[in-house]
Amino acid sequence: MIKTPVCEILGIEYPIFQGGMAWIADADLAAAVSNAGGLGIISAMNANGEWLRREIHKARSLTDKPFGVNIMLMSPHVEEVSQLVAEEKVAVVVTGAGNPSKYMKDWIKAGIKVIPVVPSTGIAKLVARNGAVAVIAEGGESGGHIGEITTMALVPQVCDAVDIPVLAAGGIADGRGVAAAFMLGAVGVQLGTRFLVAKECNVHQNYKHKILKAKDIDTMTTGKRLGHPVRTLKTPFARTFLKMEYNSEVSNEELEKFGAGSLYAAAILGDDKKGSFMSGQIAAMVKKEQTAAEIIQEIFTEAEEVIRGGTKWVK
Ligand code: TUI
Repeated sequence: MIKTPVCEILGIEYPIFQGGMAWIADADLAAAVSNAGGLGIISAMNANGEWLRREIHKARSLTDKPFGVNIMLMSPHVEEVSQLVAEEKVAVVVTGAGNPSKYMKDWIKAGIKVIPVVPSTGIAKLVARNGAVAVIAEGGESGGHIGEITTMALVPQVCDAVDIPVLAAGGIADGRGVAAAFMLGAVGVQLGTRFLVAKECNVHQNYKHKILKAKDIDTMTTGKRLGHPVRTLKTPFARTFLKMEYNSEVSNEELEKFGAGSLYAAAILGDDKKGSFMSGQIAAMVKKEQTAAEIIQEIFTEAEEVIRGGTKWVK
């Protein structure tokens, strides 16, 4: 059995979060992950506040275990959903794509445990000072919006920088990844891509197929020129986007316009001409659709074996 401070703080069985994938992570997936003993997370990015409130209520009807809401700080609905999570007193808020400090006081006052995703030690220290109960150090191997530093380099530096528990994200697909994250000092993990193919995940089937047939070198990074790099599968849309990024005659406005709605096109419509199929670098390690419970049990059975065998080379 693997038990860490993250399990105690949140009242969960396994120290694993499901990433709050925008347009993908809904009440069905979050409840399935929470029922399986991890922390399921609903993405507030899927739509407006009304949608989020419905999903929070739905998740409560599907599980009596704690679950979280992911707030993407670049979202046009950020003010509305920030207030809503405080009203609803959700157990956990995970933030991404920015500095959550200005919202944290209200969330903490509402009894919410705030766990920001951080791409650097600077942001980690800031949110720890502002009352975060833990941080998720997310490396550039992750899918979606990413920072500069790899998981291997970021996690130990964040662990040294703060006194609160650190979870690792980016490049983790199985028990070996969990064990490696623990060796770096993390006491929990967050996985997105592996949960994207969960049976309870309602993403378009084309998206799941693309993850399941991806090879190791099938992701690329778009959006660097716009200041928000995004890791995505190499699709016709992503290649065209990158060509436009390198073309100085294309303005940033044109580029933004070309990218608008691309995650919706992938996740909801399954359209590879217009869709950005965000994925982590471990897509090739994701080999089959499984239930959330099967995924979590498989990962932690393997992690335990790997950690127990960790002294193999110590003479
Ligand atoms: O947020 C994510 N991943 C995401 S959000 C998303 S939706 C999207 N769609 C289109 C374009 C862009 C995004 C898809 N994937 N991960 C967490 C994360 N947070 N990664 C990096 C950060 C981050 C970056 C800067 C956190 C804090 C931060 O602070 C900078 C500052 O000083 O404000």
